[in-house]
Amino acid sequence: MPDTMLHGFSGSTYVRTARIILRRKGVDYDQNPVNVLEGEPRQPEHLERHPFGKVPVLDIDGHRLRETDAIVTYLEAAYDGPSAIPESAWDKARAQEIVSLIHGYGYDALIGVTFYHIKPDFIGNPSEEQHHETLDQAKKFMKLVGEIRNGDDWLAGAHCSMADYYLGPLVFYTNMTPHGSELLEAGGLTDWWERLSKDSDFAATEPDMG
Ligand SMILES: N[C@@H](CCC(=O)N[C@@H](CS)C(=O)NCC(=O)O)C(=O)O
Repeated sequence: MPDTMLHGFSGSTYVRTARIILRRKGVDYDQNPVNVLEGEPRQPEHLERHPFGKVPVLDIDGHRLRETDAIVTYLEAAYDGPSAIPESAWDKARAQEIVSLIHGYGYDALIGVTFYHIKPDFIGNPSEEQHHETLDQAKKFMKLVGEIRNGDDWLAGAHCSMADYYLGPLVFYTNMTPHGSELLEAGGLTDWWERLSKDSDFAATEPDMG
């Protein structure tokens, strides 16, 4: 029985990023599937773990870690296995740039587009006008990611990195909407998506959509 517990259900894009890194590092863990769609992160039990009601939270090696960046940083530093942090200064900075852009702008835009089509009530039934604004933000974000990638095979260089593992789970969902192709095309990212889809760690963590 592992002592390591990942709190958060597999449908969460940030939880998927954590699961990918745990898998790459060969860490054995249990998962407590705190379900965002059921409002469970906002229940007292989870608010004790993360007072801002977010998943993932990882209990590992006697520590409690909130926030995906902290989880990735710890796993990368503490465990052997392939690194998702690029080696060169430029690629490392580009990966971090994309992750920061996701936190600041990309996540809300891409999840907003997804929920509008798949579960609009969850985000307060936005108007068509609001949806178009969100879609514009999403396209602007994807275009910028494409510029940062600058023709490389992966988002930040020649190897798959954390940038790919943060964005991929979001694109998995936008691809379920009528805007999947246009969003990928906005960044010239269609070939990237095909490449990432074949990555074994990404593929193995695909959420079960029932
Ligand atoms: N800053 C957090 C964000 C995590 C996050 O937004 N998680 C979403 C699921 S993908 C969540 O917990 N949403 C619950 C809510 O907002 O009620 C991180 O990087 O880990």
